[in-house]
Order: sequence, then structure tokens, then C-alpha cells
Amino acid sequence: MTVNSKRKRSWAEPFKIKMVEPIKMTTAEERVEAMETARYNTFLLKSAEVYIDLLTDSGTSAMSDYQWAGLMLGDEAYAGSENFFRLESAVEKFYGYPYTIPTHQGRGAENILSKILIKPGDVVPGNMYFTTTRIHQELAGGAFEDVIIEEAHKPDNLHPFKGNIDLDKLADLVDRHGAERIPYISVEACVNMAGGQPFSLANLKEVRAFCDKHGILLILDATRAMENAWFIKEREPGYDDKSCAEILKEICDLTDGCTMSGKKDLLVNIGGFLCFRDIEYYRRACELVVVYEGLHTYGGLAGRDMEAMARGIEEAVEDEHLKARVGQVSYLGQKLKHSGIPIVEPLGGHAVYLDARKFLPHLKQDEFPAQALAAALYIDSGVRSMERGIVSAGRDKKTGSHRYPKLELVRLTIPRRVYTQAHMDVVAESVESCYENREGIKGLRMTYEPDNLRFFQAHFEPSAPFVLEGVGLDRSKRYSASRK
Ligand code: PLI
Repeated sequence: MTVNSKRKRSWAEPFKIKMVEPIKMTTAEERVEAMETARYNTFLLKSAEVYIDLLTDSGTSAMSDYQWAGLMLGDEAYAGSENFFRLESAVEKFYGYPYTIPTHQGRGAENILSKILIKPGDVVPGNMYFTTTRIHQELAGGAFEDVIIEEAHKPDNLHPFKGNIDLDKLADLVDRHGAERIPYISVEACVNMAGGQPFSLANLKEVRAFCDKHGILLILDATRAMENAWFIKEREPGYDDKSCAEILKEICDLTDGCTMSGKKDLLVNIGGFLCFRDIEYYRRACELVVVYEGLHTYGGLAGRDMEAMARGIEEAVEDEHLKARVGQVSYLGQKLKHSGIPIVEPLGGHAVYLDARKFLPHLKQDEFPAQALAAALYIDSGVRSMERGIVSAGRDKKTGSHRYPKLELVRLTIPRRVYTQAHMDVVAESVESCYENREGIKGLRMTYEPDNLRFFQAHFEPSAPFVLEGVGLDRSKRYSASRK
């Protein structure tokens, strides 16, 4: 028998569906009403008003039967839960860190890390900011400085590792501030605000050498490190024969510790952790975790949550899982690209990002184009997305004026194991319809602005009514949406 191994083979998800959750399409009238009530902020919509929810991949994954079974084995003792030890050994096996402290989610770990390492006046370099990471650095008295490579700020630049750190920027930072003012370098895997862009192992090795030379710690934001490992396997010479598990270990081996939101890579609805190699940092973190989260063997989590996360680690690191997960993002991205929609390239690991500057060139950045586009997409089809631009960037703490990020994006974030390719087709059609209607999408004014992390709760109103043609499933309606 001869086997033709060159024949094209499609990929499919490495699971079948055992339980479903119904979702409901709303009418265009209902969506206009819902968006006005939500003040043009997709975070303020009710979940029941949403058809396909691409707000975030955080805590929205579908757990496996193996994880659900683990929930029944929760050891809910206040101290020394069996599930903590399961989590600790899974982290040590796959991430390689000897000391693990559970936290309720990623920002719990960021809070403790910032409090133990940052002193007022310190500077923390990172490969682009993340919202919660930066706010904890600032609340601890530090200042964030961006040292990501310039390519990361250009949506159509095809650099395969746009999450890389620019070593020259790092050296300049040390010259300006002195290594003693830099408690650690924060390196995020699959950089969220850049479009889910990975770093390369070659770059991380250079950063490690820089840290060793200057006596600076290197802390990984491991939230999407497994997805980063997949891109290294795909794109970095010399890694295609390694498993994602091996690559993940190699990444972590170069770092001194990590913060983690288990709500992403690890396929759980809640949970996170903070890890160190050094027992002294671990002890200091143990002192604080009891103040902010809970005892160091549960850190704000139930025993069952820790079990689900330990099992999630085992499943999520599998190459077949990562291939299908990143493959679904790529499926949607390719579809949009073929329709001429401006998106961030190369495609990242957890989301497709629309380039709102190019999508809505008639809007200035302080008319909040990405916020307006996210609102229009919801009105068109009930697809919920998220702004990642000027609103998310917030105001400069010193000057009080808006920060103007180069990237003005709408994130279509894909939860893991939740939606099918047919859902992705509907999303693509709706984005295409918004593109056809782009001139009818108007700028917004901010009418309420919280001081911190304003994107979650800010209110907006359109400066002129939106005019969207062909809204809804039958594509026959014309809507003019504005506040009454
Ligand atoms: O949402 P938390 O507190 O579990 O994790 C905070 C956090 C830290 N780092 C990174 C890279 C994140 O993406 C992150 C949370 N991201 C959210 C909620 C998101 O929608 O992307």
C-alpha cells in the first residue's frame, strides 16, 4: 500500500461537544436599545443581550469533562488543601518554578509582585503595557516604560516576533535611571495590547543575559505563555521538532518568576498564581498573600478551582490543543484579510484585532474610533468585542492628558473551545457589513470617566447618529442609532 502524505488535510478540534449552552439572536431594535443603555461601552452590556461574545478570552473557556470531574474532588480545607499540592506540582512540572502561591486571578499576583519588588521612584520596563499590570506598578509608586521593538506599534508590519524586547531601549533605560532603579523587567508572552504577538526564545535569551549583567530580575507574565510556545514552534528556527511543553519549560527557565492569569491559557473560569525561584521573595509574597487573597495554600480560590487549574495545565500544554486554538484565530483572521478588512498582522494567538484607524479614517483618535467600531459591530449583529486603543490607554498620571497609543484596535477575542467555525463565519460577515457601512459610524464623546482602568466603566454618546444599512440577520433593515 502507498500512502500519499502530501494530500491536503484540514485540521479539526481535538474534542467533541458533550454539553451546550443556548444563545439567542436579538433584534436590531433590541440591540440599539441595549447599546444606548450600555452607554456605548461593550463592558456594560448584559451577557443575555449578546449573541457571540468575543469580549475576552479571560475566564470564558469551556472546561473539559476531566476538569469538571476534578471539581468534585475539591478539598475545601482552609489550610493545606490536597488540590493546592496538585497545582503546585503541575506548575513545577510544566513551568519549572519551585515556589507557587495561588491567587484569585492574574491581577492578584500582580498586586503582590508590585508591592514586594517596587519602591517609589522605580521604573519597570516591559514589552508594551498591560492595563492591570501597569496600574499595580503605578499604585506601588513605580512607572512603566515601554521597551518593545518598534515593529510592534505598526499593525501591518510582518515581523514574526513583535513581542520582542528592544535591547537598545533597555540599555538606554539603564543609562538614564541606573540599574538600581529597575527592580525587574516584565516580559509578557503573546503581548495582548500589540495584538497577541509572541516573543522569540532568541530574544528572551538576550534579555536574560542583559539582566544577569546588570543584576536585574526577569519576571514573566505567563498568562499566554503556552500560546507563545506554539508560535516559537511554528516560527523560530530549530524548534519545530520540540513540543510546546518543552518550549514552555525553556521560556520559564530563563526567568526568575512569573505572574499568571489561569483564566486564559489554563482553561479555567477563575484562578491565577505567582511563582518564584528564590525562597526569600516567596516568603515575602506569602506574608502579603494572607492580607490580600487568603492563606498561601488557597490564595482566594476554592480547592476545586485549584484542581481545575492543575488539570487545565496538563490539557492546555498539548500541541494538538494549541494548534486548534491558534488555528481558529487564524481562520477568522484569514477570512477578514481576504475581504480587505484592515487587521493587525501577523495574526496573534488569542484574538483578531481590527485596525480602527484604517477602518474609520474619518475619525480622529480622540473621537474614540475603536470604541465606536465595537459599538457598531454589536448593533449590526450582537457580536461583542472590546476597544484596545485610546480609552484602554487611559490618562498620563503626570500631565493628566489622554495617552495616545499608536495602536487603535478592536479586539475580537476568541474564548477557548467555545465557538465553532460557523460562529466565526457570522462574525466575519458582520465585520464586513460594518466595513461597508463605515462612513455611517460616527465619533463618540466620553460622558463619564473613572480615574483608573476607565475602559471598564466609562460612558459615551455618539456625536451624530450612527447610520447602518442592512442591519440584522435578514440584512434588509436600515438603522439610525443615537441617544434620544
Ligand atoms: O484578568 P486577570 O486579573 O486574571 O489577569 C490580568 C492579566 C494579566 N496579564 C495579561 C497579559 C492579561 O491579558 C490579563 C488579563 N486580561 C484580560 C482580562 C483580557 O481580557 O485580556
